[in-house]
Amino acid sequence: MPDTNPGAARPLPARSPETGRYDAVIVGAGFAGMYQLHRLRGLGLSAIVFEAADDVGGTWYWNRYPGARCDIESMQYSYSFDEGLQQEWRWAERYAPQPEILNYARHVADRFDLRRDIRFLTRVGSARWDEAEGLWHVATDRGDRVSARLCIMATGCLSTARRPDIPGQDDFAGATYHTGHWPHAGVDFSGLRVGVIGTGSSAIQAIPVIADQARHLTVFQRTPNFSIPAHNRPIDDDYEKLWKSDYRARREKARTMRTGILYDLSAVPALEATEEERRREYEARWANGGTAFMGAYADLLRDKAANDTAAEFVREKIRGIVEDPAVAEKLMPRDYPIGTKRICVDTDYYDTFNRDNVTLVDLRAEPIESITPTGLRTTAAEYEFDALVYATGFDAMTGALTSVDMRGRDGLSLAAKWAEGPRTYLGLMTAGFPNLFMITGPGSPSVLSNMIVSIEQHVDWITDCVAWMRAAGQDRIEATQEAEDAWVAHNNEVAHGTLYPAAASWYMGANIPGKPRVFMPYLGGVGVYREKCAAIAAAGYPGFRLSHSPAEAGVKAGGVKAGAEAGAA
Ligand code: FAD
Ligand code: N01
Repeated sequence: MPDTNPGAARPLPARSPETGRYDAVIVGAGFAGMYQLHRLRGLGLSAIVFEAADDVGGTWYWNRYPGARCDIESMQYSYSFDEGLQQEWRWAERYAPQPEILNYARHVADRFDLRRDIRFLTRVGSARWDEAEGLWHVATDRGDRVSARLCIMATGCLSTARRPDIPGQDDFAGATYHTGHWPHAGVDFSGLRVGVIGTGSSAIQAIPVIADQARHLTVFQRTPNFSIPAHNRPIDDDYEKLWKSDYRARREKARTMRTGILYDLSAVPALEATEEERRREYEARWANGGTAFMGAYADLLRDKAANDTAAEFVREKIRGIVEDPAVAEKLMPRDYPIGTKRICVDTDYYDTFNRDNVTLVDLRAEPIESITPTGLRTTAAEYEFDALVYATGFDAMTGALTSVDMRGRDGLSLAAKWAEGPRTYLGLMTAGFPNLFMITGPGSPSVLSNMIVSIEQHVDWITDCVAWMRAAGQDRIEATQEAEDAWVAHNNEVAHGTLYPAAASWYMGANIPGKPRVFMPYLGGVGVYREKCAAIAAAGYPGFRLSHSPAEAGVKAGGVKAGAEAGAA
């Protein structure tokens, strides 16, 4: 992507290539990679982390666009693994803005002394399993060639920013940006005419802030989105105290919830309530704000008639907020059930279309023909602007994994294996790739949850598994084909019992031309999934094949610390 990779714009600090042998290579230093490093150290294992950016934080390092913030309350969108950490960190706002979350990630890196094992500005290009040695050989773009028993992909579900192929896109004479690759120094749009392509979560957060700054903003919308107001506000001391007085118990409860978020999920079907009761309920949730709106009734994501009641409520809100009825009509989603694309959470999104300096272009009515040197041409008109923002999303869930040349047993390529869609057992491992773990991989609840809850659960499971293997004198683990097939079938069955597949969403791979349409995250719920994973661990890992490398059996059974192994490499 020829735009603004903030990290790559800086000079690379000199360092010698790594050539050692470790117990684990971890790819990525977002919340997943950081916590995994911390846990493996706790086992006395040696691990090295490679990270493409020049700092920790992952999502919160890259997505610096104006208005970027979390949509899960800050008191919940944070690590729970360390009581001291969660007690001492103070969130300023109900939904933390990106700089605050990035500061938090940096604080965690410093507090747990993580940076010394992270090699920044380093992209992993390939990872190859050697069956005879029982090792992964990992190569980076900085010349590193390391080997390790375990390769742990903490590469993120939403880390491969995607710019669609639009004719003429390299002809544009002004500056171009992608929300997922925003420049460190920020961008001043004052006095400029700006075009934004896309109206997903990123755009919905950025548009009101850009509109405030720019001389004129043109929003190019292909599919409207449902958005609920955030009602963001400072966190007051009493609220913080309430949480911190029993943080552990609240976190424990959140882990059992469908989404890993502690909020009021109704058990009542929508159509069992009267119209008046439903209105009251939706109004209360709209007034409270955030994704909890979708918890109003138990069957909103299962029953189309139930879903229609919530969708129509939001459409009415749009009608009430947006003054021009024609613009309001364009902003109303009609061709997919509410919640089946990730629901958005905004501050003043719909109001922004009442501004004189904002134009909405409906790309369904007038598709893009090409980007031009001065702007963009649709089938109906020519639009001019000085800067263009792609808010066009990600090659989600699989992009970061398949863009590494991953080779399992007998040279099997991960990209080839997943050509018809990702296949995993529990979203943690894939058959044919021994000792390769994925954190929040496809087939796990991941993007349908509070992701830090899901990350912690995966990291804890992987760490416990590695500890168990060590104690049992095993050093190889692999998902069996049968277990993987059964999990994929279960995943599909659960997904197709809901309304989710009715939307052309990135959950389905539908945002990438040619990507197989498979529902990628697991819809069984965080609590249920957690129980399944725990039961499998407790039963000695059925569905996984465990073995030991003959040459290493004596060493590993003796439980030699990996630091020694690394030193001997
Ligand atoms: P990431 O944070 O994506 O980190 C992965 C890291 O791996 C990146 O730093 C990347 O540079 C690195 N990497 C990838 N490939 C390679 C490679 N080959 N070599 C070296 N390094 C590599 N989730 C929520 O639950 N709540 C929210 O409110 C929320 N808000 C979000 C807002 C935005 C704008 C986006 C894009 C996502 C949001 N998410 C949210 C999802 C978010 O991605 C997760 O919550 C979480 O931050 C993911 O952490 P991670 O460590 O798994 O992945
Ligand atoms: O990406 P998206 P995102 N021509 O894929 C449009 C998380 N997140 O970066 O729907 C024209 O949702 C595309 O249109 P369509 C969250 O999980 C969270 O916004 O494909 N338009 C769509 O409108 C989220 O779901 C927060 O028709 C094109 C937009 O670009 C995920 O990240 C904030 C196009 C892409 O929307 C991704 O969000 C931000 C084309 N060729 C992100 N190609 C929080 O609030 C694509 N589009 C926590």
